[in-house]
Amino acid sequence: MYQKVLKIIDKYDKIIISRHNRPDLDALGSQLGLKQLILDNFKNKKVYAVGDMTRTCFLGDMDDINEDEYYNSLLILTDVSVSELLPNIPYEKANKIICLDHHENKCNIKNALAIYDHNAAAACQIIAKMALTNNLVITEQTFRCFFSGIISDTNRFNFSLSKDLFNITGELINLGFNYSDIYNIMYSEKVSNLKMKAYFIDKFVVDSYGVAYMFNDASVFEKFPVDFFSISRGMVNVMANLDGVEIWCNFTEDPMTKKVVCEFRSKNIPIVDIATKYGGGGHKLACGATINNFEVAKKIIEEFDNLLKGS
Ligand SMILES: [Mn+2]
Repeated sequence: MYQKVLKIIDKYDKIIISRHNRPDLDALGSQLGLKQLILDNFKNKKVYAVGDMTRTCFLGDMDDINEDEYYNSLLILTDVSVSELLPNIPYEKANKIICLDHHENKCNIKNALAIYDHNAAAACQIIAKMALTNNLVITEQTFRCFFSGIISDTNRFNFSLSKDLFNITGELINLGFNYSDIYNIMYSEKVSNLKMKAYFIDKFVVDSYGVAYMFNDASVFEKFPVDFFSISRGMVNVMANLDGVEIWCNFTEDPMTKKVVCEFRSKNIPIVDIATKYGGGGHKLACGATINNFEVAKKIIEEFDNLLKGS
C-alpha cells in the first residue's frame, strides 16, 4: 500500500501537500515532514505545502502558490479525508488526490485514493512508517516533523499505546537527532496561558450524568485576544481526567463565521458517531463538529447524557 503511494509520487513532477484546516502539530508535521521526505528522496520534484495557518509553527511555513499550479499536480492530503475539513484550496483541479489519514471518517473527496490506518495514533506515524519500511532517507527536519506530530497527537503517549507506535517512534529516535528542544517548545507554557486556563477551569459545569461542558461566545476573544484554536481546542482538556466526568465538550463561537465549533472528548465511551451526526468527525474518543448555534449544542449535550444513561 505504501509502495503504491511512492510509485504515484515518483510519477509526478509537481506535488502539492495539504492537511486539515486549523492545523495541529500532527497535521503540520505530516504535511511538512512528507514534503521534506519527498525532497530528500526524489530528484527534480517541485513540492509545495499549502493551507491556512492559525499561528506560526516551529516546523516551517506554507508556500504561496498560484491556482494554476494545481493543474497536472498530485495533491496529497495528510491527517484528513473529508472535504469539509480542507483549507480553502482548489483541490478539484489536481490531477490526482491521495489521502493519508488515521481518522474514523469515510473519504468524501471525489476521486481521491484514501489510505487509512485507523490503528495509527498520528498521521505522522503512518508517513514515518512508509518512510522507514521503504528505507527512505529521513533528515533532521523530517524527523522533527514526524516526532512532533506523534508526540502531540498522543500527548506524550498518554492517549495511545501500541507496539507499532513504539516501534516507529523508537526507530525515529534511533536516527540520533536531538528531540529535547522539541519537548521544550511543545510543553513550556506561557504564564498568560495558565492564567487563561484558570478562567476556563472556573467556568465549566458538570451535569448530573457526567458531561462537563462550557459555552464560550465570541466575547471571550475580547477578554483573551488569542487565536481561535487556543480556546476551542486549547481549553477543552481543562475538563479532562476528572472523577465523575465521562464526556467533556467545549463549545466556542467563531467570531468570524458566528458558527459554534465543538470539541468533544470521552474517557471510554465512543462518541464519534454523535460528532458525525452533527456534521463533524474525528476519533472514537476525541472528535469535533461545527454547528450553527448554542441551541444545537444543548441538543448534543442531551445526546451525550442519553449515552451515559444507557451505559
Ligand atoms: Mn492527527
